[in-house]
Amino acid sequence: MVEHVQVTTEDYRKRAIEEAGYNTFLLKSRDVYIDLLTDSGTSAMSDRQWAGMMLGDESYAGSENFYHLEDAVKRHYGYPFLVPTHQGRGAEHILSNILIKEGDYVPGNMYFTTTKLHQELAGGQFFDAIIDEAHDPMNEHPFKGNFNIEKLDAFINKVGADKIPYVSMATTVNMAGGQPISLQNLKDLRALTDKYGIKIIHDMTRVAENAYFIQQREEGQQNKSVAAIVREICDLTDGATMSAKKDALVNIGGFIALRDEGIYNQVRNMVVVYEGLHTYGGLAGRDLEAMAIGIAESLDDFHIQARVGQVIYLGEKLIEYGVPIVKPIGSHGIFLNARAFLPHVSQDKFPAQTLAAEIYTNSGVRTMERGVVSAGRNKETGEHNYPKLELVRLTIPRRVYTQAHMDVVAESVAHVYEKRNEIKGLKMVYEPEYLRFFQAKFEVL
Ligand code: P70
Repeated sequence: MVEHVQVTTEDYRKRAIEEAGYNTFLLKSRDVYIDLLTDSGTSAMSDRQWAGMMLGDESYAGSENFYHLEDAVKRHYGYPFLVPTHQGRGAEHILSNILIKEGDYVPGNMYFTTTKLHQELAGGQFFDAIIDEAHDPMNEHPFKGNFNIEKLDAFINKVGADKIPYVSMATTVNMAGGQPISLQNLKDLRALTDKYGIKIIHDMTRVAENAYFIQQREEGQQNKSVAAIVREICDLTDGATMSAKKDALVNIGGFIALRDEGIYNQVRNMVVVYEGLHTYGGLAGRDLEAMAIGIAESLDDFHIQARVGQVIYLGEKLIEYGVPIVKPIGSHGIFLNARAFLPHVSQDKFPAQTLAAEIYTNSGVRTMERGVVSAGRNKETGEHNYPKLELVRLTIPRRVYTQAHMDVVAESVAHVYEKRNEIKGLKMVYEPEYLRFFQAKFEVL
């Protein structure tokens, strides 16, 4: 399938981004030339997935496609109990409400926006237990998604294991730049949590990409397939939430997967309140079928090598141009280091937001802010949270773009880099209460 893409002028884009309040989420997709906003739901489905869509069994209950999906999750990920949800945050909402009590803490390997919000709405507080290297864009640690096991141990001792319903473990860590956790670190985390009887809940949104990095970088893992490593990761955890819009190559879908039948029964009960019956969870039968097929395709070594390889291709081009990016290169996109790119724009002037708007104006390439706007405000003080990482994400959809598109993107970013000294910051003029980055509006200073 191909799609007509509009070519726009720089003047046109200047108006478009101004009308969008300098927020790339508020642009119309028709005004975008190359869309690197997200890899979520933007991947191209395969011939087999489209064929599967034609086999949608749209019965209200017990659809054939549900059983295919359940089988795929059991076979490839090893979780025996499955409840579909409309997407990742639907899964996070339900599982957080069931597992977290008021006053609990949820440690994790860095926060993710929706995950943390659902933990907080359920009465919990997030605790960042990732290694310090993850907060340094220049540090080339191969597994920046790792937990600091000593720090986590000390935290458990401080607040008490009974206040920690689970540790939230993400593969890969999105906000750190698509960085993986190593198998060894996950085994150490399992040993620690077992000591205290704490569960590990796996945000498995990009687990195949994480497994690929383990295969490439971790000692002794070279001869295993990505599928085998994915299974090993899942086997070390108690349950999972999944946004199937990423790794699993579908435009919409997600799920909760569990080992504990008691929790499963609670999830099954709650899903009917918010998503739909437990055999469809807000999705059509055809969506469940595409997801079942996409899961299997996502684990193919050649697929994942080509996918991550394309991201690395773009990253290396940008490094050649001297553009400051997060290293090592992550799995789902390139993260520009906006602090180093625009050192003259202080963080309260939203450097990453500014840079995303500039790149759009330059070439029609749409990217996403991952800095102070995404980090929101401190619940107690009402001040902005100022994260160490002030990044712009160039996210690569799977199976959509060619290396020639990557060349255009690199040239555009390099061009903006050349004229970086002329770029000024932004001020926020509209701020919504939840997940403000999606809808906030800005003006040029
Ligand atoms: C992105 C998307 C979604 C996501 C994720 C991880 C590690 C859960 C989810 C939620 C979409 C997005 C979401 C919030 C802010 C910006 C963009 N990530 N865990 O582009 O899944 O979107 O299906 O509800 O990356 O990174 P879902």
